[in-house]
Amino acid sequence: MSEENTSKKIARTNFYEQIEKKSLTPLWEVMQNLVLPEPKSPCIPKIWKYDDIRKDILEAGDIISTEEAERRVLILENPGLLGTSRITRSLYAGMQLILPGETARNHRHTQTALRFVLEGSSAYTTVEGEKTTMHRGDFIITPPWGWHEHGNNGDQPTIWLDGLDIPIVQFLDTSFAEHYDKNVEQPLPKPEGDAIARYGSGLAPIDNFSASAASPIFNYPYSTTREALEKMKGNGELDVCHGLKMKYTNPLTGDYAMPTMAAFIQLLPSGFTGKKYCSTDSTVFVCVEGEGKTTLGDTEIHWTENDTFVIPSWVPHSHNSSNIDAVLFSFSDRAIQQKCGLWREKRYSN
Ligand code: GTQ
Repeated sequence: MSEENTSKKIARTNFYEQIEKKSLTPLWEVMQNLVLPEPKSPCIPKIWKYDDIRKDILEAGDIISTEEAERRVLILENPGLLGTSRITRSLYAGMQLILPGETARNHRHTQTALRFVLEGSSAYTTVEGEKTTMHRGDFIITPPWGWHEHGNNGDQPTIWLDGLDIPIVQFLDTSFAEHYDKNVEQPLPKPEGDAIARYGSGLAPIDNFSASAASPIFNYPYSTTREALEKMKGNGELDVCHGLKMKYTNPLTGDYAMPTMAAFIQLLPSGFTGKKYCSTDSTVFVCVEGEGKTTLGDTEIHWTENDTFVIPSWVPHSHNSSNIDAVLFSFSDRAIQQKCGLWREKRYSN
């Protein structure tokens, strides 16, 4: 190093020490890590095979009760985000188990939750005074600050995937949570099915309704969703990257069903070979039906029913189904990205 450079370096080091005491730091030393030319997520592509983790989820039922745990959940933690309870930088995901006869007490929090049911048909969730039975493939939401509890009146365990915006709420320092009176179930002023009849039948109240942050429909039953996909399949063009992909919407606004998270369902017809694609929203996928693979460069993720996998932001990937139709559920933070004018996608020509 020249004499001039050495003295420059010493002067700078001294300067940094001087300003550090005043809680000041130089931008020029960190700028390239703060303002990236394109996304570079610490989130890593990863699959959790249901066959592999199911026994661990059930074993959690032997070692802890819902009274002790409040929610008996195994968090799907991204290996690139160890110790953070995150599946992507902005999202949390976990596998929740509720055994016959159990309840998971009523509480509410500012975090928005979604449930995607993987197994069992005898559990219920109660959201803001209405109960709904959980069936495989149902997409269920809990709005921010909505009271909710779960239970299982049947004789089979029920397992679902939870998706929450916990890291977003953490980042914004806006977490509030409280319990309902201990061990008292919430009152049920509304009969089961009221929300879907009132808001999900092509009807809406003519007045006295307030469009809140989340959809007033809180269970989007898979039977309805699947029938719609089957009807649409073969009518009109398939997207070359996504096959037939639809979003779950709030019927009062046409927006996503939740304020922060977007959720999707897509059908890849048998033998579908999707084109390469990437988007800024790291996405969690669940295979609902069929099997196939998602290719990311040299990596192939092979998925079958109930497997959960994550594709990080801005990583090019393509989906392929096998010789049967495949259905994928997915969710991401696209809803909040789009509200902030941040969301981008890229389609590749090959
Ligand atoms: O079911 O209310 O996976 O509060 C994490 C936090 C589920 C729930 C989770 C929760 C819940």
